Amino acid sequence: SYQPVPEDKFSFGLWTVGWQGRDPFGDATRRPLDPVEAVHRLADLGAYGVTFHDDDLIPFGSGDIAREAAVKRFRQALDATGLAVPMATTNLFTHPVFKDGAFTANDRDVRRYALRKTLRNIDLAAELGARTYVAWGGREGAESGAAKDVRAALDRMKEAFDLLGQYVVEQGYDLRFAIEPKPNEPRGDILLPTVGHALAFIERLERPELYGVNPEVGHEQMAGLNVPHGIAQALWAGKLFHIDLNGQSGVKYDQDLRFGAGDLRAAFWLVDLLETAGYDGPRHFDFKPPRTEDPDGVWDSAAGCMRTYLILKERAAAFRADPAVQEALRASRLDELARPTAEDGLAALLADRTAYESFDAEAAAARGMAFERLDQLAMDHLLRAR
Ligand code: 3MF
Ligand code: MG
Ligand code: MG
Ligand code: MG
Repeated sequence: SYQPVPEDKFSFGLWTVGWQGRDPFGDATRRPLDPVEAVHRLADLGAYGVTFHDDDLIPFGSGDIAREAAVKRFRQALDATGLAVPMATTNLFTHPVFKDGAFTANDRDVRRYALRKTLRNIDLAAELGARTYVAWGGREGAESGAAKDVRAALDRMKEAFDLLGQYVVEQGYDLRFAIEPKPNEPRGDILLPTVGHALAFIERLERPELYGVNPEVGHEQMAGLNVPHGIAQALWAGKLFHIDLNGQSGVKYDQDLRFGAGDLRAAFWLVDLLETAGYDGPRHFDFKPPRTEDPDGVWDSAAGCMRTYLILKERAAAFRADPAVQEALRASRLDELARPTAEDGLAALLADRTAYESFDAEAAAARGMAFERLDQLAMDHLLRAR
């Protein structure tokens, strides 16, 4: 029946269903959405969690009294619905003060302000029980060459993340960071543009175990990359701390379509991967209901994200369970890929004349891989033709 339940671990950002449809060419097409209403509507749809930027919940510049009131109302809605807050994040991109970035802004006072704004929201995240703190480098980047010394900026980025890590450890918070890569938009180029860049950066931090990635489907596709491959490498590294699911049609602006819209085949392989690789974190949707939609359309769009995920989960499971697929996987020698290349050791490899001296390269080259048959079986399952 594809009816989502909290056990499915679907979560949504307040900024997704709350997006008013403002884009670079047009004004808002929808009224603001009260976070309390968002919590109730998401719970009604079967979601498990809600996430937020500090400014989604507490408008920028609010005083302490307004801040406390906003948090109190939100907390009451969470208690009433049972919705969790698995993740929170900081808005370091909307206010003009962040026009040249936050942790890597050339202006030192802006960098110090960005850190304080983040630390303040980390306290709230911990208070609400979040286990993941996402950091998207919204405006950490440049439009021109001399404007940013990238090596110095990476030093400042490392400094910022090391300080945030120190804070979490000193406070005893059970919170890990997930860095969200994106290649461009709103800056011409953004630092840590892909999952691979972020993974390499993390290894240079003082406490690498505290940091992982929050890849977004569309962000990797904006760089022309294969999303399931990037996610698989993050899983392989033990670094898939969180994920932003949405849809994107090729290399263009950040579309943030409903999950499954755009590249459906990538979505199928992604769900197959998440459901078979032991990922147990939230299935978080970071999408934008198109500005053509009225409030009913917004909730249809949110429900569609979850419904498509559940359909793809069923289709991927049917694919894996099909004996014809299992046979096709063997014909394509996936079992052989899972076997070590030289479990007999280097000396045995060097002594093995069949590995080189008498190896028949022509015969090996003539063997077909049978991938087309395998992929058509996947297509048949995806399209429910089997
Ligand atoms: C921008 C994004 C962001 C991040 C968010 C952290 C506004 O393209 O994807 O959404 O996801 O800032 O979760
Ligand atoms: Mg996006
Ligand atoms: Mg995005
Ligand atoms: Mg995102």
